[in-house]
Amino acid sequence: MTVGWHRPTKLIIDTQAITENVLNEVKRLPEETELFAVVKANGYGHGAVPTAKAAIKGGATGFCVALLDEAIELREAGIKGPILILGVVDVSYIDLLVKYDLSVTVTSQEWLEQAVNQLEQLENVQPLKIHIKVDTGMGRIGFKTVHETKKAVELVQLSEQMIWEGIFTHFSTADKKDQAYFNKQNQRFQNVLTELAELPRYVHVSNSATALWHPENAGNMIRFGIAMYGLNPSGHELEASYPLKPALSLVSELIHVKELSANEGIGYGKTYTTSKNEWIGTIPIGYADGWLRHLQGFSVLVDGKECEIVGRICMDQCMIRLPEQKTAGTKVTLIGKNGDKEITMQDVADKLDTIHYEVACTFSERIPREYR
Ligand code: PMH
Repeated sequence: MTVGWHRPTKLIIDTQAITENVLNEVKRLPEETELFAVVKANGYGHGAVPTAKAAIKGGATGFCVALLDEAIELREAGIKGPILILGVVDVSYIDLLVKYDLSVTVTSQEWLEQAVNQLEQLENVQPLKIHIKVDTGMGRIGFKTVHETKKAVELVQLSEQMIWEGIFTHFSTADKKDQAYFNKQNQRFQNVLTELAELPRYVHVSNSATALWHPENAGNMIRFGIAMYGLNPSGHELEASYPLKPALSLVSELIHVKELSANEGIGYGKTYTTSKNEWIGTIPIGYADGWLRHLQGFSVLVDGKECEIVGRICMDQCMIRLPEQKTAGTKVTLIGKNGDKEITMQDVADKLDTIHYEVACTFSERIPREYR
């Protein structure tokens, strides 16, 4: 997609905040426990490579992504250290996994059997690094039973072309007050571990929520995602155990300002009509940028004041009601601080009836990311 470099709308990413969030978590971890930065989905919209570099400064020693392509992007940008692909990679891409020295999640015996065959056909290659995924109740991917898991481990250990690097699970309710289901999943994972004769280098269970609210469960590596970006994994339910610093702000400028008299319509469908003389400003951001139509009625900040988004949000532009005349070029803050006020990603998520993870991932590539 074409990036709008010549438009004042931009995402500003505070890489120092990412570094600090990682550092604050690393300080809490037991000595032997490593932090892998989760930078899938373009670093939750923040930019995968700059996030990875900022995380390294804070003490991250490895990375997690969802796709093979995301892992290759990191390697091609010169990122060293382990990269674990959390999703299922088609077995036909084993040559790429080995070539780029990537660690892969394994969730089925068939995959392993096919992988053994494929690896036999490749000559003089490094062994493939395997993380066995156990589905303890997320219901997404992974081996379901102790028996299946043991069989998979045996096969990996038998193969000279595979290294058993990790075993892990993923909790679905670590961000909730009610811990019953978390405890059930945890118990299931512990049951698997006790059945295994030995353990691999990495035993990992923690997303951000687990790291924050169940630190006793750290294993020897954590997969740290949303909290690294400064966002509370639990939304409003649980308070973070230490301050998280949001890394992302979204800014633009007024590109057009006018005074309308009463009874003038704004936007497609004329869903807003001025009730008196009103100053209306236009901002160059719209739903094609991920600034979604449901944000109609939400506010943005201009000179420290909240201004309502009036009328439907268009593809590339939206209109706001200003408290007074402003000049074109005045700064507009859509997410972040402006004067004494702040709009958070959580506020946007609340308005959209979703989670901030989704808001962060929805900003399109059209908005340039500026790193500070
Ligand atoms: N590990 C796995 C397997 C994940 O899927 C995720 C996030 C993380 C770690 C990091 O979680 P955190 O950002 O809460 O720290 N995965 C997703 C997902 O699939 N949908 O939302 C978050």
